Amino acid sequence: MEKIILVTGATSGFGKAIATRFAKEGYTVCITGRREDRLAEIKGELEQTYGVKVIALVFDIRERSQVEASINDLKTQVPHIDILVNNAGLASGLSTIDEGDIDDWETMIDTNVKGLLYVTRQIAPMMRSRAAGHIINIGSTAGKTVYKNGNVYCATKFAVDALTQSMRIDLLPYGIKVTAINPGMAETEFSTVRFHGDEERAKGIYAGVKALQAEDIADIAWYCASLPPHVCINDLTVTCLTQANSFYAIKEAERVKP
Ligand code: NDP
Ligand code: 8X3
Repeated sequence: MEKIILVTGATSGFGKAIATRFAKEGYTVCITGRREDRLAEIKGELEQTYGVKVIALVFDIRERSQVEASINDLKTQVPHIDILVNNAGLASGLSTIDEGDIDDWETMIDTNVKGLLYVTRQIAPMMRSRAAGHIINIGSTAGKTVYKNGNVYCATKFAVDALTQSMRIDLLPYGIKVTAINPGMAETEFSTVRFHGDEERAKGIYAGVKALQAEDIADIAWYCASLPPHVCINDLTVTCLTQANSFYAIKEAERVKP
């Protein structure tokens, strides 16, 4: 039977890598994002390289009506969804609570929490009706331990953690797996977005470290999804070798070499 995955936020970073990994495994891949040109490019690449079907959905995940319309359209194109990866998200700004930009806060809450809920509310009933499926939520080490200036971003990822646990309970009777993958620092467009397009400042975050790469997270997502039917990874936290948690990390040069 055709295997189908829906990956939100697939125009870059983890989402693009996960879509690519599952295309390589023969999945029909549904990809989403706001950047239509990138979605078209990725669709072309994956279809040509792996010979799979790719469906691109352009919507802003913060807009409930857009999410509902796009997923209603998707339902006319695919018979079911095996895997939903709730990946679309961002950090916007890095300020103390007394100086934070309220627009940044709203963007993070609307994207990381409300957007994830809008998509899940559409897809979970599809999975329930087949009593099968797997939801993979991309959380963060920031959803496990807070760090200075992380305030609202951390709060959204703590919310993802709570929602992951809740979904697993609510969907338990239907045999639907729910997994959280919580990465630490990873080299994607994340920091450029966090610093509102300041690429130099973003580069500084990854200077002197071998951060996680998007493909690392894609491999982990594939591992979680390819386990036997009775096995569900509930919660997985992964960092690069030089990071212990949200706020404790060293540079590669500080590591004692064997
Ligand atoms: P990227 O910036 O590379 O990718 C983010 C993706 O989210 C893009 O495809 C973007 O698409 C999509 N997205 C953002 N806002 C919206 C929106 N309003 N509507 C639709 N899509 C949106 O970052 P990452 O790959 O690193 O981030 C992916 C997830 O991983 C996020 O949830 C992030 O919080 C989390 N994460 C990242 C870590 C890191 O250090 N990189 C570590 C831990 C977790 P588009 O702009 O085209 O809409
Ligand atoms: C992204 C990782 O440490 O920048 O979720 O918050 S961090």
